[in-house]
Amino acid sequence: PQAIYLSDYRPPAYRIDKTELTFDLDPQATRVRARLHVTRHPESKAQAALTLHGHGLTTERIAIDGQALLESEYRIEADQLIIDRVPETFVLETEVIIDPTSNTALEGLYVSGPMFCTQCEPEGFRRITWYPDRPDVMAVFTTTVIGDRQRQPVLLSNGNPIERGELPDGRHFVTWEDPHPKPAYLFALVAGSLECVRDSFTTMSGREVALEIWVEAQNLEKTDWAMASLKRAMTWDEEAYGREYDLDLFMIVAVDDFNMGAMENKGLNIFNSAAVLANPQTTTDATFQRIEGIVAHEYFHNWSGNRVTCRDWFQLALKEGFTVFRDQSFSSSINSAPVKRIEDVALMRTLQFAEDAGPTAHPVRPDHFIEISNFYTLTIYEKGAEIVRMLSHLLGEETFRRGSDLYFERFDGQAVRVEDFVETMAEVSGEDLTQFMRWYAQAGTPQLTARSDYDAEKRRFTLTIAQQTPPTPGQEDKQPLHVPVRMGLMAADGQPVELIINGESHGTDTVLHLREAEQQWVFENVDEGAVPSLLRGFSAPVRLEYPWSRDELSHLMRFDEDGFNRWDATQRLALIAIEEMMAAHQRNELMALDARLIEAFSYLLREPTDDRAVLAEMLRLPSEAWIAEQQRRVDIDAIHGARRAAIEQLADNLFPEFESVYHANQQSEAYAPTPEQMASRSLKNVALSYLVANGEVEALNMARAQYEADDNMTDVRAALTLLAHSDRADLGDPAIRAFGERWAHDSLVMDQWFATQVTRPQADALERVRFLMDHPAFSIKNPNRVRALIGAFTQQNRVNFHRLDGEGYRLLADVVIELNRLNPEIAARMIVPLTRYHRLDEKRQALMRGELERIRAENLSRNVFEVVEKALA
Ligand code: BAL
Ligand code: ZN
Repeated sequence: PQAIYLSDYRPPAYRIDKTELTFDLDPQATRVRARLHVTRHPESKAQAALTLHGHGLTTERIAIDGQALLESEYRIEADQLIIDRVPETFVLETEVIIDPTSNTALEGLYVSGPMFCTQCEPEGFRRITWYPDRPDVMAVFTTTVIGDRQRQPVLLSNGNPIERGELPDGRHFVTWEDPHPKPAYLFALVAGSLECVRDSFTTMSGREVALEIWVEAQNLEKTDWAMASLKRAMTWDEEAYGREYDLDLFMIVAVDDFNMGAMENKGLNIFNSAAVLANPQTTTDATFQRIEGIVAHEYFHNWSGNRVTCRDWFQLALKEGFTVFRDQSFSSSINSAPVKRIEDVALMRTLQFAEDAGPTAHPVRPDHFIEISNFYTLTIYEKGAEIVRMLSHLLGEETFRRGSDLYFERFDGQAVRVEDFVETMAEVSGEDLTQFMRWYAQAGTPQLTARSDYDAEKRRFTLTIAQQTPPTPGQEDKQPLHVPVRMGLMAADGQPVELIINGESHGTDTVLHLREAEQQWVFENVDEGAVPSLLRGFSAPVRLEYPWSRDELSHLMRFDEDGFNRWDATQRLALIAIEEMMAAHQRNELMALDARLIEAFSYLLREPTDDRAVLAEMLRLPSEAWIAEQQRRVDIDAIHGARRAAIEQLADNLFPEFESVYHANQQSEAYAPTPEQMASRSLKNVALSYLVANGEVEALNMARAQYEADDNMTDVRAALTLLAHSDRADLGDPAIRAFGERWAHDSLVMDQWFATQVTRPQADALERVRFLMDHPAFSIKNPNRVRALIGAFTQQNRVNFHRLDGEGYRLLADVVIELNRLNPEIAARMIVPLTRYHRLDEKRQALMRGELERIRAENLSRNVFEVVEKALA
């Protein structure tokens, strides 16, 4: 496979003004007729060939202006249809046959359970018909869908239905028209036996929009939350960005087999059922919040992605980074804002930093790829969102909003580049963002190293910050970035210090603009003992080192004005203690937890707090993944052992405190996914996890009682996990058995059942994975099942995945080899843990490389080939 380069981009030679499609649905042989109204771009040469993309199509007819082409008049080579001689303006007709049933890649048109559905981003449309499948070709689509009246009573596509009728042989049709020009990746079709929940929304200009959520009948009771989330998102986008919906109808469809979370097709969002269906009995708080965020994300794409789209796939972060930033802002306006930030940053600092430091590291705007599906990454999405967040902080909210208004207005209906977005922001603000653009071009996580110096005589506090971005594959030398460092100083008495630089006051919280490799700031009039609070709110996606003492971290944990940094100080304090215990583990010595961490937790548990959601996060020790991210050499067993011992010792020392937090946060009112209730449940269940870690039978009985009370899935799942992860098989096994029997009919709950079992820390976890792969509820063809069983094991059960006998690696390689044949996109995602071997011990490195070599010997898809080659480079 060949790489594609951004520098090779050429504008399309032909424009498509109108695309007319007719689908005659059949599970094995769907006939697709296309009529494309084509016009040569004025700048293109008269002899320019017409090139269309297609994959796996059986071509029955190609005609220009009604005249069928002879075989000598076109070529089909390497998934392209090339017609050398075409008029300046013409209608191209094609007729192809495709087989949705054998489409296990789940790209293009495929069958999921009782329905037909599509996924066209990024390059699935070429599996449907011959087309210039590139985002800079935007056309108005009219789509006629013909299906069996019994089996496919519902026939959906983008836009508005304009005609419907009966046909011979028990068939019927619906014609849809989408008036907004769009690239092919936003095309959608759904057909099947579906039920609908309806609602409506009145836009800010007073237009009535019909809202419909289409699901299989048994899921009708799980649609309320998505509908409520959608309406909240529509209101928020009007208020926060002035963006109004632009069609008379907005539809969401839930589909069981789906590679992504959801897809923003114009007017017809298609959702993975896991990202839309919810009710209190089957869904945890975390999933309620995730669904709210994804429904909003897809809706927000209507402007950031659909009305203004990407010129080419290198610009993917243009729509994804901006839209993630928008959905993050929406979620934090509804839920605890600091907790939302903590969750997003935790994801960045563990998984995105790991990606940035690994063999598949790439810039937020890559300059080449082999398979674009491999670039739907945390770097594009999450780091892309961090860049937009930095811009919004640099410009200030008001100016940023003026910038986004101008961006939407100026580029409406166009396919544009990252530069168009950033230059619009530069224009409205007058800021020079030239250096800032490097954030899009340089891969790797910048390392900030800060130090301070205090001059008692002059009462001056000097802060020095140096920056350096490490080399990444293909990028040896990095330039300094423009890094906004939000900060403050906390005085010894816990009060914020007024920040005076060059005689000018900056209040108690300011943003330092780090632009050089090293820079210094002098704060005047500062008393001895002030502690710097740096990178507040994670104001830039960087690693930060500063030599805080444990006392200083405790001070920040108690007093920092910034909720996020209070959490971060606690994490750093815990990390120091755990690292000490890891060293003891390596020396085979007793692991004793630092008393100062116990004291800090004791303070947190006793101190009244008004943000229980943040407190719950502060009480969670750093994840194994984050601890691993801080190590030069990763010792899997020491990390797991030390973290586990720290939890047990906190539990031993603070049992009564955890117990009273547990009881104080019990709920009497009926379950509701409100921020207040979620905070209580979160805090209560963290406390319960410590109580159970203490090993007292009393605590396990509390977990069992919570499980048996069966009040809501959040509490049930938390209790089930504690029981199933305990050494007490007499408690865990019956609970697992009962849960599996009760929920056998609900695949989304069974996914939770799979994940709970295979994340057990006990040594039998891998055998459970193999055993459960034969369970009737498991199917390797369904991405949700694969993620729940294989993904949970390989990504969340580090100690067992990295077993020293290499069985964890062998299992993943076996799965990847099978998925490579069935669903390359999912295969390339699942393989990732196997590529992260560089900082492990030599034995594990050799085992992991061995499995990668075994995969390399297969006949590989482009997706898996690209990842394996990078991993073994
Ligand atoms: N565009 C792919 C799915 C999403 O990011 O919304
Ligand atoms: Zn998106």
